[in-house]
This record gives sequence, C-alpha cells and structure tokens, in this order.
Amino acid sequence: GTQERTLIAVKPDGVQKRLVGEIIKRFEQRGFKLVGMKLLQASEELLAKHYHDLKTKSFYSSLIDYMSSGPVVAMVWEGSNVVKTSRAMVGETNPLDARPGTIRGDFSVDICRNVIHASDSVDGAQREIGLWFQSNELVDWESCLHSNTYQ
Ligand code: YYY
Ligand code: MG
Repeated sequence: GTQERTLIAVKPDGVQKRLVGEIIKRFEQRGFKLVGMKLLQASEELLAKHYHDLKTKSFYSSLIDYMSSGPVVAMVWEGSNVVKTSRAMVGETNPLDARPGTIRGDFSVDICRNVIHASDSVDGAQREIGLWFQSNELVDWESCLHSNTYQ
C-alpha cells in the first residue's frame, strides 16, 4: 500500500507514567517505521496551532495548560495505512469507551489524561508533522524488514 506518515505524541501523563517504551514497542512490533522522534516541552503557541480546531471547546484552555505542563515525546511513524491503524491502536478519545488492548484502554481512565495523541487523517497528519518537526529532523531510511512487512 501507499506509505503514509502520522504524528504520534506521548502526552505528559504518558511520559510521567513511563509509557514511552511501551508505546514505541507497540508501533515497532506492528511493523511501522520510526522516522522522527524528540522529547520536548511544547509551547502554548505550538499547541494552539496543533489544537486549532478545538479553540471554541469548553475544555480547550485546560487542554493547552495540561499539554504544556511537562515533557511530551513527539514521533513520526510511517507505514501503509498508519493513520487509521494508529487510531485503532490508540482507541477512543474517552478511555472509558476505549477497548482493552488499545493504548488508552489499557493505560488510562480519564478523557483529560488519555496518554497519547494520534493524527486523525492523512491531511491532518501532514499538517501536524509540519508543526512539530523540521524537515531535517525526519529521517528517510530503508527498512530491511520491508519485504517481510508488506507484499
Ligand atoms: O483526537 P483525539 O485526541 O482522540 O480527540 P480530539 O477530539 O481531537 O480532542 C483532543 C483532546 O482533547 C483529547 O485527546 C482529550 C481532550 N478532550 C477533552 O479533554 N474533553 C473532551 N470532551 C474531548 C477532548
Ligand atoms: Mg484529534
């Protein structure tokens, strides 16, 4: 299939709960390829752009406060259908609706502390990757597993 890229971010609660390795493990084992990664404390300016579509929501200011309150690990993962598949791996926005086996369903219970961000569309992913990463921070490398992951 066509290779897509998506933005995944371990949120401050996920970093505090030491879930970075577990989350990377799940994406690696599914067969996706890591092409960018960094630990940062996100600025309110970056987060305002990232969550621009939620500006009118009641939870918006607490969301920005929380997302800028501590380190996040931002990653770009590549693979066939990675946008849709990673949303399935992450689970529903509200952890109470997220099934066991999903990241939110396994590690969270509160919608305001749901461990992880994943882009929700291919266009959205491109926009978000451009906000979080410079192009020279993304590494285009050849996976030796490719022919064992894709037909
Ligand atoms: O993409 P996703 O993270 O699953 O949900 P969004 O609708 O984009 O909302 C982003 C973020 O906002 C969500 O992960 C938690 C927070 N949030 C909230 O605190 N309360 C809500 N009712 C909805 C979303
Ligand atoms: Mg979203």
